[in-house]
Amino acid sequence: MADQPSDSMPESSASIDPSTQNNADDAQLDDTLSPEHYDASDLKVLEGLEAVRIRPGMYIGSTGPRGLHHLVYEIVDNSVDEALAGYATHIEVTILPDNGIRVVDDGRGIPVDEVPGEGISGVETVMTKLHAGGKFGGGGYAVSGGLHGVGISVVNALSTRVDVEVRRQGYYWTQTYIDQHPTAPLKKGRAMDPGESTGTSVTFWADPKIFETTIYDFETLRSRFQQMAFLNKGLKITLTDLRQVDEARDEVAGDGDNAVEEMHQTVTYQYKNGIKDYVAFLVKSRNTTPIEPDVIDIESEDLNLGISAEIAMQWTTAYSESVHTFANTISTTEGGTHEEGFRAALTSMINRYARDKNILKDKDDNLSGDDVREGLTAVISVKLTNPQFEGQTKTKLGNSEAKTFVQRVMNEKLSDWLDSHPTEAKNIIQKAMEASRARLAAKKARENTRRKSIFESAGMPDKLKDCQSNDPSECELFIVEGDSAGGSAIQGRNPLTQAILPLRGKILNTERASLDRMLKSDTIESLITAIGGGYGEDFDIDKVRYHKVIIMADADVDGAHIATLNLTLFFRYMRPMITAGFVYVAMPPLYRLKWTKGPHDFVYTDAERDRVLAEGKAKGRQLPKGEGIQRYKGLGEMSYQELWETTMDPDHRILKQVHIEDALQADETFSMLMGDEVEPRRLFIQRNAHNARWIDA
Ligand code: 0RA
Repeated sequence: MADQPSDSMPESSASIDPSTQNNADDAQLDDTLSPEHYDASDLKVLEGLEAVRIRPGMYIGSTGPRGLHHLVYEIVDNSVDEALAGYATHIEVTILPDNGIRVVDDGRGIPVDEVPGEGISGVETVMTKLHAGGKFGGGGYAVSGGLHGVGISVVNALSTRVDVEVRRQGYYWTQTYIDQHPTAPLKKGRAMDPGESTGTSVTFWADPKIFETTIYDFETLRSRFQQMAFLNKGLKITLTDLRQVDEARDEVAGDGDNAVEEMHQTVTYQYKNGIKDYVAFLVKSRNTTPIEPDVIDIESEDLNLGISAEIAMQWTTAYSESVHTFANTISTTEGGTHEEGFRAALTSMINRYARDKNILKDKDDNLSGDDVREGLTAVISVKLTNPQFEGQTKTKLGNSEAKTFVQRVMNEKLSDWLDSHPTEAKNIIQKAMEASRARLAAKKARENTRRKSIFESAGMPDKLKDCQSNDPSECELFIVEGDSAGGSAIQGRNPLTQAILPLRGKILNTERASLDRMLKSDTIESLITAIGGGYGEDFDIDKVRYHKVIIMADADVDGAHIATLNLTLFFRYMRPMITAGFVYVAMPPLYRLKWTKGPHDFVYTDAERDRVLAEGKAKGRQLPKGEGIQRYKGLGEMSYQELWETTMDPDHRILKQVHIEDALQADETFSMLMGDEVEPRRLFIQRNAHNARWIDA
């Protein structure tokens, strides 16, 4: 989920050395395989893969947890393309006990015959040539994800081993790659059983020399596959986790019952109504009440333009809008032309209808887009042959035809819906009119307070311990949970550039209120005042007083709650802070290893603890009996020196930059935590009790 940004890389260098974190050099070569590389492998081809190894970020975005998970999506996207082409129906993803990943589909299978002019099989072409995926053997209407569309060869480039098994032309075909090289030509094996389906199985092990971590996060994969199932109507995706539960994590579990089993389940997703089901799911998980009973569902395709659009939406009694857009199943978090088309059409259509029916009177102003979208949950999914991705994170759709197409589809189909649902239409419009009145009243109130603050001289919150510098680019604001940790942070900080804002903890537990109500709380008000850019539509990034806002919370469930709340707040009311890359989560250490001689080690994950312990013991170091490993239950347990050294000092700390998807996820989690349904909340707490580093993947 959150990788370190390159500009703050030095901050992560202190405690985790990615090159030694997961030493698997000796793990792969099994005796049955010839260590000699198969001669037919073309060295020129492998030079292409070498380029990927030199600059992995260019192909998969990063070498952090996001990049690692991207490898899985890269394979799955190929299987999804087989599904979209009408061949595959089921994709099964398995996390193997050693963090290998297996993806099995029942598509046509990767071609096994020699590719004319290449002298190698289709399988080998796909595995070793950049951009070869699906490009030969007939031009399909391949439109699924694949951030950069680089295919399986990139996965091979960044893995220590890949096993491919194809069921095709009546036989099983297998090939293994070790360090990118095939160990032998594609091998024809046993005959397929009668009635057995064709298909492909790819198993890979990500290279620990490339990735900061090679441990997958079940929740990250689960939620992405659920989303893919929503976005590809009818497609069945199964995810299974075969890993052992880390014993060390058990003790943190909340209510201890069947936590272990529940964490490592198999989940299967399949939605026959696609994004219509997605909207129903979002509305339910946000625990909001729909205004009209049915999810509005619009769908259209233009084969000449090579574009299709599906739109599903439902208004609820909630105050915030929740509009999710996708292009070729990639979440377009920065929006783009499809979203513009949707918004423009929706606003003008609702206004026109409201005037026609005289619900909106001559004297009334037009409803604004925000008014119309208040309480709206919508999913917009377009698929196009040649998507143009723009923006800071390449998640903004640029194709102008998407705007006009979505607009046209909305105009046709939404006006039909309004005409045939007059009662619902009236409710929707009345809700928008209320939103309009509330907005005007709030605006007036804001103008009053603004005028007041001019006289009262920019009053900073009492609790804020500000820094001395006035240069936002070097200023950091630590948002700290609880007064005791706040005290240590104030003592430990560098007062020149580091400001501390202690927040009363447990906001979520004690105050189960809507975010809109929370906005009125003192705590949140002090946060908004301290940051200085205002909030909502009036937010001004140029007025922000800190270019790093660092959420510092305990590495436990409560800490996860606090971080969730804060991220939600930024996501809904100060979103430009996230897109500008100004929001971070601090990573306090989980343990201290108190060696009898020499300096203590701070470690940040369970895996790191095991590694550092083993390395230390191998060097003959010893831990005192009994209390050699101190587990930090909270920031409050650290002295101010420790807090500085491990979590605040720019030379040693680990900061995770928050990306918009993290915030989106947090926003959904928040809605779920606020909801009345106990079961999802219990599951969340259970999962995250095991995985205190939940923000990390
Ligand atoms: C190249 C061409 C064809 C299919 C595939 C690749 C393919 C790749 C993957 C990766 C995972 N599952 C896959 N399934 C298929 C077209 C095959 C044809 O024309 O028969």
